[in-house]
Amino acid sequence: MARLITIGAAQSGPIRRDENRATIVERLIQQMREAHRQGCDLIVYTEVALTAFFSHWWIDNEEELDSWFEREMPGPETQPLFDEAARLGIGFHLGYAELAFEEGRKRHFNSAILVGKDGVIIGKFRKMHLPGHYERRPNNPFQNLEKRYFEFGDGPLQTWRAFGGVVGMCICNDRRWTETYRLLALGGVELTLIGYNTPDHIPEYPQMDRLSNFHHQLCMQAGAYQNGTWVVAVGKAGVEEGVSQIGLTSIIAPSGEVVAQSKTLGDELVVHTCDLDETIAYKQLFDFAANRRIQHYGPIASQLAAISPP
Ligand code: ING
Repeated sequence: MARLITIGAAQSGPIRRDENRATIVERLIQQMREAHRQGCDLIVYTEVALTAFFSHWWIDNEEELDSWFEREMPGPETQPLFDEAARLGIGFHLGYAELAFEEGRKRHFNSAILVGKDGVIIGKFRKMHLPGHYERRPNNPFQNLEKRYFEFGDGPLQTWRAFGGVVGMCICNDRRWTETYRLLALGGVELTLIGYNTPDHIPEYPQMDRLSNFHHQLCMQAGAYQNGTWVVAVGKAGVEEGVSQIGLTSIIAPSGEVVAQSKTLGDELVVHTCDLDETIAYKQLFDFAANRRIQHYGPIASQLAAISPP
C-alpha cells in the first residue's frame, strides 16, 4: 500500500529590504492557493521566508536588527497564512527569524516550523550549524553574519509523526553536515524538509563557486540515500539586495535521485507526489541495527546509539 503525500516546494524569488511582511505573506498565500489547486497536502517554504536574508548585511543597531525577527508565531502579520492553511486544509513548513524571551533574556534563532492541515504548529527546529563569521568583513562583497545575529540552535534534531509518516526539519547549512541526516534517520525520518539561502559565491573560497550547485545537491542526495528519506529543499533564489543566490529547489527521493527541481530563480512551485513507502527498501538496505558497527567506531560510539522513532 502506498503512503502518498503531494508536496509543493515553494521556491522564493528575491525579497526586497523594504518589502513589508504583509506583502510577503500575501505572496506566500498565493503560492499556497496554487499548491492547493495542484492537490498538495503540504507546502514547503524557504529559510527566513518572511524577509530578505539580512545576515548578508552589517547591522549595528539592536532595534533595527530585532525588526527582522518575529516575536510571535503566528503573529498579527502571519496569522492570515495560518488561517488560509486551515481554510484550505493544507499543511506548511515555514522558515523565519525567531525572537524569543527565554531564561530571562532575549534570544534570536534561525527557526522553522511544521504546521498541520488544521493550521496548528506541530513542531519547531532552530538551526544548529551556523556558517559565516561573527565580525564584519569590510572587504567582502557581502557579509554572512549568522553567528552574530543568531544563537546556535540547541537541538535536538527531532522528528514528528505527521502527514502519514515521520517528518523532520533542518535549515540550510545543516544540510551540509552528514550528522544531520543520520540523527534524523535515527529518529525514523521519512521526509526531511529544508529551507536555504545559498549565495553562489563564497568570498573566502572563490574556487568553490563553480561547484555551488553541485555541492548543494551532493550533500542532500547522499543524505537522502544513506538514510532512506525523502528530502524537500526550498531556496530563496535570485539576486537579493545584491547577493546572487542559487535556485535548484529540489525534491529528492530516498534513492538519492532528484525527481523534481525548479528551473527559474524566482517564485516557483515544484510539485511532486511522494510515496513514503519508498523509504522502506533503503532503510532495510541500510539496516542501522543489523549493519552498523558503532561498537567499533571508537569513543563516540555511545553517542551514536539509536533514538527510538516517535
Ligand atoms: N547559507 C549557505 C549554505 O548553504 C554556505 C552558506 C554556502 C556554506 C556554501 C558553505 C558553502 O550553507 C546559509 N544560510 O547557511
